[in-house]
Amino acid sequence: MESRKPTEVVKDVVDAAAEKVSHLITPEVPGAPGSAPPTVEEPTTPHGPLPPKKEQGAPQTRTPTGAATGAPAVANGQQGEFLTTAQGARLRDTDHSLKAGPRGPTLLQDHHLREKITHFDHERIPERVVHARGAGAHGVFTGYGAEEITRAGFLRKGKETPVFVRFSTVLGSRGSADTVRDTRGFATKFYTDEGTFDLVGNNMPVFFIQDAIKFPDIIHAGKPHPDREIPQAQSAHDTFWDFVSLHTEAQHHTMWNMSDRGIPRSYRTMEGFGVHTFRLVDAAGATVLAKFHWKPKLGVHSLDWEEAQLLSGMDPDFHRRDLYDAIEAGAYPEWELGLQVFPDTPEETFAGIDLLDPTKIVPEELAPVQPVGKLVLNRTPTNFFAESEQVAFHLGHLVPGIDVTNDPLLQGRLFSYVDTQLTRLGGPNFSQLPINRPHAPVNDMLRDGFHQQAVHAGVAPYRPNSLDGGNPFPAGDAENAFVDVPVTVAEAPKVRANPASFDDHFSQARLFWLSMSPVEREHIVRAYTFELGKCYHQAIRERQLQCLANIDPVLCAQVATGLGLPTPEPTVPLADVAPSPALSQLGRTWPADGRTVGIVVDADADTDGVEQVRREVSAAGMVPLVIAAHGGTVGDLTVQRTFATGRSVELDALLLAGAPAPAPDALPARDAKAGAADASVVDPRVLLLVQECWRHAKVIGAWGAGVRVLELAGVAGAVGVVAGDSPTGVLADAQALLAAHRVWDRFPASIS
Ligand code: HDE
Repeated sequence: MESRKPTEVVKDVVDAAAEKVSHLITPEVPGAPGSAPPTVEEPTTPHGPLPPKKEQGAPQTRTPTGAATGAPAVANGQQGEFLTTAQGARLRDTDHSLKAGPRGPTLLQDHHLREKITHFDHERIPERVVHARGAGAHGVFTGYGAEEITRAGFLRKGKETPVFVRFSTVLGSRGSADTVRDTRGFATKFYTDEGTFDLVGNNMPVFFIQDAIKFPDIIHAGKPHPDREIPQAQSAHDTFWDFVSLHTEAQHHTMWNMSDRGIPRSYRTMEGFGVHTFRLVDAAGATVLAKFHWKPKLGVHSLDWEEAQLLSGMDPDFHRRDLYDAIEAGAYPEWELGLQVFPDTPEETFAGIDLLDPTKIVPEELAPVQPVGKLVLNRTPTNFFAESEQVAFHLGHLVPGIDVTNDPLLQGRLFSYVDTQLTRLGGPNFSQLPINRPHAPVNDMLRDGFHQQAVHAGVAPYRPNSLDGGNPFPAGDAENAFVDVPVTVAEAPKVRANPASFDDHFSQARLFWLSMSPVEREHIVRAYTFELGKCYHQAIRERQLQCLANIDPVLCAQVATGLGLPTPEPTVPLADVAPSPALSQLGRTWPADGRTVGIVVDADADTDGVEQVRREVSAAGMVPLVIAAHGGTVGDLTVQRTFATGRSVELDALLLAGAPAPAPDALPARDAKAGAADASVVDPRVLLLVQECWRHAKVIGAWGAGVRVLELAGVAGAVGVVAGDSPTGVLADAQALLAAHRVWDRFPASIS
């Protein structure tokens, strides 16, 4: 009999299962779990595991030492039709433990019970000490060509490299909400054929501290208080402000946190930054200093603070869901990788800015960001634990052409990221987990250890050797060996000290403030006032106000007013800095891919018009959500959200195709939202939708009877509210407004 590879058998099983259910796979909106709709009855005819959802990716199947196996990714998943033990023995029952008679006791010999419970008892691993809450996705990076700057092969023109990106918050635990005010992690693993390169960055270009030795201090201050373990996942508390107001080098990063950058609308609308300065080396050995930037195709865009707060309750998984839904809907998130490049001079400064100080940026107006490649995220994980949780990033995962600098923050990170995996992933072999396996041949001399998965051959894991024929051999330039750039280390006394240039803690916080548009400044004032208002101790508020006085008198006075405190005078001269318009999120237009458009319908709505709008919204790469009084269908339209399950915060724009009368469940007793407004004419939850969209400066449109809702809500004819007879005409106007992200001039700013 012809023998078949196990992978072929798996494929047959998967294909057969896929065929069986393919006619059923018609998800209306992204997010439906499972690759096939379930039947009402429990399925009983044995068949193999269902295929993954079409948008799901998984780590390429590689051996622990980096060789391609050719096996499909599902070969790493569960196999066969039948329930088995971990050793593959088929089982007939998993619902009853083995007992001495139906009334017990349970027998110690029940190996299946013990295996099942023991494994369950050990399902958890320690969460990351920082960045515990995160979500990852697979994608591809395509280089534009950067040979004149670096020899790194993945940046060569047209070169495609698989990547895995994990986004995260910093402070919260694994189960905390996505939309809290915090810095976001933006960590990218490039599986290059020259070894794995990890770019472990944030969505803010500066950091709280200049030296790694302070990292436990800032994190202890930001994490929940050690006595009551509150508050979770936020900086609005005394220990955080206690630390940053005393340790004033944190003030620049804090300003970014208090700006809209601290509450991104989506991972897809975040910039990313490598933060540190790196040293790049080309094929001839010439070096430059450089900073990495990720620029989102959709522009930088943030939540409104009230939206962020509502979302923490309504949908704590908002960013994760948004990322995965966008990929499922085909609105693939995209960024360009860019470099700011500086001459590699002995001073390591540019335009007077110390490039080793991670609390400083170099304004883009002084050093433009040069695009060197494009990142597209096009696959969601198949298994969150195996991918997002087990992925292990490390700043020291470098490739030839990219080297580190002496930035004292970076230097400490080079130690931390391997160290932390030893506890988190249970030993030194974390690089052999499927998501961490390199796509380049691995021939290290590391051996054994917990969870070793390689089967190393030979007898001589040492060098020099003759017993293994001398293998492995050192590579040279011709074989593309990693380049440790031979930078001269200055002769200097051993000290615990910073360079004098690190002493300026306020000038760039001021630069950021001065670069903001009036509405962004309002938001910054609001954030400081909120956060300091949540502190219990006046001394801490006063101390932080003093820091604000050293940044800008208007900012300080506005926050002081909100806190009911006097405005202090600056204790340092205010820096004379030129604003950097590139720091503002406003003033440009961007594609609306992946944006969510809610369409309210009622039984009288013109369903043909709504269907046309729905199709056009989808065709424009956005996600339409039909919202109605009840689930199921309205006319021919399938309903995705009801007035009870929908809320404005998941929408970017709201269109009204009807004026639904109060539905039977519009009772405050059944839906608290219904208590919010006069329910006499229109369902009060529809009025709440309109009012919230109004408050959050969102685009609102209406046609037909929908126009009456605008009138009842008191927003008809107002800025950013479009009405007309033609559904597609209204959509076109709404789309034009969406390009600016929000209706920014709805609420004129009080600060100029
Ligand atoms: Fe991290 N950081 N970090 N960090 N960091 C970790 O590594 C650390 C810093 C960043 O999605 C940990 O695997 C030290 C700056 C991201 O898995 C840990 C210092 C930047 C992620 C660690 C810093 C970052 C981490 C926790 C001060 C932006 C999440 C778990 C020198 C440039 C990666 C882990 C992921 C994770 C240490 C500062 C970004 C403990 C000691 C600056 C995006 O090793």
